[in-house]
Amino acid sequence: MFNRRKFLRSSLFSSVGMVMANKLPEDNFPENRILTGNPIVVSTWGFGQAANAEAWKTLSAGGRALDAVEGGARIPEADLSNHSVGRAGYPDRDGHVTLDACIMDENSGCGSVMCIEHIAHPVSVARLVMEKTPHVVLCGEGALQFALENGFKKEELLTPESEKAWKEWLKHAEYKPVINTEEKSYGNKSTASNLPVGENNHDTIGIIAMDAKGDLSGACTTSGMAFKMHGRVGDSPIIGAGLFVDNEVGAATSTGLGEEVIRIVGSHLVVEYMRQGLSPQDACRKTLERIIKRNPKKRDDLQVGFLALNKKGEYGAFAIQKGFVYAVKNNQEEKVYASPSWFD
Ligand code: SD4
Repeated sequence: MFNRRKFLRSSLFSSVGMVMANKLPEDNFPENRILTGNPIVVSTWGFGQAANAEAWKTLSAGGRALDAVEGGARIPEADLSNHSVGRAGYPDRDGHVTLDACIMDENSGCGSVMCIEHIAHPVSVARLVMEKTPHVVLCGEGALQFALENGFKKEELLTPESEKAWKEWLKHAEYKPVINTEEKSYGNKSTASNLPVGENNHDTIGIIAMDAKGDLSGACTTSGMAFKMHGRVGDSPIIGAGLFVDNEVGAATSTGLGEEVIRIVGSHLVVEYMRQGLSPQDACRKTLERIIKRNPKKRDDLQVGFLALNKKGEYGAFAIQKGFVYAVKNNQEEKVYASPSWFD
């Protein structure tokens, strides 16, 4: 009998070609799952391109979105030229590199590490928290202990370059978040910061993907705000704030001033707006309204950007200030887009 399930599968096979079709499992497609058969990965900032390329190796081979986002997030974590994520991230005001990361899968499984030191790939520790413990979050010393017990190496993450930047910062020790611009994201010029030219005070990799099966996952990892207070945790490792995935609806992630994102549980709100029928871009925009309303006088120096992907494979972003960019990779395109923004 030709039922809807068979129809979905046969139309999927004809539209995406045999390479992808051969990789699809033969069973267990719930009726309510929208099968685009078209994997996609999106991530924050220009450096998201390299993360997407790594994630694509998994997605294009028919692999799981969870593996794709973890693999993708590990690229900027290891990139020594990136001072906002992982190794070589800028330290806190006391000189400690403390990292925040989380991960979430298609079953609402989630794991997070906060303020972890000496571990180069916090996103992978977050995944182990999700898979090997009954908990969601481990922080500080406990997170480090868990990582070491699970075979991670204890390493010095402060590079000479980051140490130099920190010592420069200490001369004035001005504790002030600085908004990111596209130019700074690409390392070309710096206009509004006392950081070395070409650097950001804060930006983060948030990466969300849908695999060929139609399942969503996401990851978010950061060294947080440069020269932050010791112990400060931003939105990035907080499920619902820096990242949220609902496999029936979509996924969202954030970058920017984490305190403002936490106050409105931003990524969860983006997903809820998509559940109500808004497009990913409109959901991001409407979520930012909440932050803007709270900050009528802080328009020039507040930056938050959201990036979202829905179950149909549609994506979109919105930021408060101009300058947020995001990277997209699927079967049709590999691009970096400038996000629309509330203010110019
Ligand atoms: C934070 N949102 O710690 C994170 C990282 C960041 O731009 O600053 N991103 O607040």
